[in-house]
Formats: sequence, structure tokens, C-alpha cells
Amino acid sequence: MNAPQRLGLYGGGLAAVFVAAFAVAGAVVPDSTVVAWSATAGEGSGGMEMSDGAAAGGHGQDDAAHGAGGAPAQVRGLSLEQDGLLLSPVSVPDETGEKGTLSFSVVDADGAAVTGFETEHDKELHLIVVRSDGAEFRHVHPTMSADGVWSIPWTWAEAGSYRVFADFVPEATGENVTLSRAVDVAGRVAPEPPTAVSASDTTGGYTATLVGELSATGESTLTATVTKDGEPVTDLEPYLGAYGHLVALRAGDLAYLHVHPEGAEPGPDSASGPDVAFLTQAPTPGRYLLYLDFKVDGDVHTARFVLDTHGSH
Ligand SMILES: [Cu+2]
Repeated sequence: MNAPQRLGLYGGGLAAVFVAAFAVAGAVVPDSTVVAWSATAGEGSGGMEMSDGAAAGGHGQDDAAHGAGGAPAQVRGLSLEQDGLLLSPVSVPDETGEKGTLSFSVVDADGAAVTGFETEHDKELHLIVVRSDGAEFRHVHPTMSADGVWSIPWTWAEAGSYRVFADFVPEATGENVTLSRAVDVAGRVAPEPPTAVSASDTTGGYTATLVGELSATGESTLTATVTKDGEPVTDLEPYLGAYGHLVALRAGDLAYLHVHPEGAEPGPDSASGPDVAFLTQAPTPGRYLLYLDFKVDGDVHTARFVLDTHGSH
């Protein structure tokens, strides 16, 4: 076989692999998500539409997270790099049902693992793992070894394309950082149909309802109300420095919104309810996936919601 023929075959093989990989991704996630993630990977920077002139052509600056021209920090978590910190490759079990460990490090520009983290919302690092369609969601707290490897026992319940977010405050800067990576889990995937708008969810016998508008033009308050059998639940326990923890992600690219609980941090033995209020702002009009963790009788429950921003239906 001569060289041109070998090259031709080699090229053909690459093309076939690429097509197969894309076909798998397409089966797992909507095309819009694939395109958005591809664009993110290519640019090395999230929130392209939020970019300003200073970031044009630049790599490595998550400009959207810092805001442009004094705009509030809103979009984050679309990049594996922010503020000179990198999320290492995430080690996970390869397929569903396999008992294993999820582990990773946060590394600095010199490749050294970061070990100094500040406590925020009760923890040094918050790990959010969500499937691209939003149907699978976990918010957990791994532990760090002395050499800066974060790990937690892990088993995948469902196959698919996931995004893993690490949300933390490094001691070096004191500034919140959210890094993420895409992780694929082998197995037969049954994507959930497109999510419908829903401001109420029942889990473990508790019903959580979100009241308030999500706005893309300013900060607004979302209030979660928890009931059981129609009665208000007034013994919500402190969890992660509040009476609930809300994660909000933009549908389509899973951009990570910053959400602040309202009110003072509760004491260790206090209880509250049925209302928990949060302040947040959507970076763009459109649809958002929200996940509320709350604790009652020592158990943490997760309620899921889908909201459109005010006026975008
Ligand atoms: Cu957390």
C-alpha cells in the first residue's frame, strides 16, 4: 500500500470515529446543547454573548463571570478554567451501576494542586453533577486529601452526558470560582422529553413551590414554600448555612447562576419555614432549571423546578 492510500484510510477512520461520537452525543442531548458546549470548548471561554472588547480573541478569562462594564457577575461554570485555576480531568466510574469514586483536583497555573479553600455555605467545595437534560442532579460535598485530591464514593444511576461543577473560594484570592467539565457515562440513554415549566415539585412527601419571577433585567426574589399534606412545614433545618440551597442552571448550556439566600445565617439548633427566600438574576431571557435542597428530620430532599424568565414564554 502506498502512502496516499494509507493516509486516505487513516483520514476515513478518523472521520468515522468523529461521526460516531457526534451521533452518540446527539442522542443524549439536544443539538443546541451540543453546539453550545462545542463552542465553549473551542473558545475556552463561556458566555460569548456577554464578552466585551477586552476579552476579544483572548483565552482564559471567564469575562462573563466577572461582568463587563460593571455588570453583575452572572454566568459562570461554562469553563474548566477561571482566574488561572483549572479543574483537572474528573475520574469517575465508566458506566452505570459500577461502584467507584469520583475524584479531581483544582490546579493552579503551575500545575500544582490547590489545597487552600475558604468555607462558604458550610463547605470548602460544593460539587454539582447534572445531566445535560437536567433529569439527573446531585449536589454533594467531597473530601480533600492532604495533597489536594477531592473524592467521594460514586455510582452512576443513569447513562448520558453530564456536567460536573466545582464551586469554591480559594484562599489565595477569596473570590468565588466555578469550574466545570463534561463527563460521559456509557450505557443506554433514555433522554427525558423537554422539560415543561413547573414551579412546584413533590419529593419524599414534601411539596416545594417557588413563588416569584425570575428576571433577566434585574435581581429578583424567589421564595420557596415547603408543605406536607397541605400544611406548612415550619421545622426546616439549617442546611449549608441557610434553610435551603438553590442551584439555578440555564437550560441549553447549563450556565451556572449565582443564587444568594436572603436573611441571616441560621444558628445550629434553629428551625424555620415554610418560606425560604433567594435572590438571583437570570443572565439572559429564557428557560432555567432550578434545584432546591432542603432538610427536614435530618434528611435532605431535592425539589426540581423549571422556570421561564418574566415575559419570555
Ligand atoms: Cu454544596
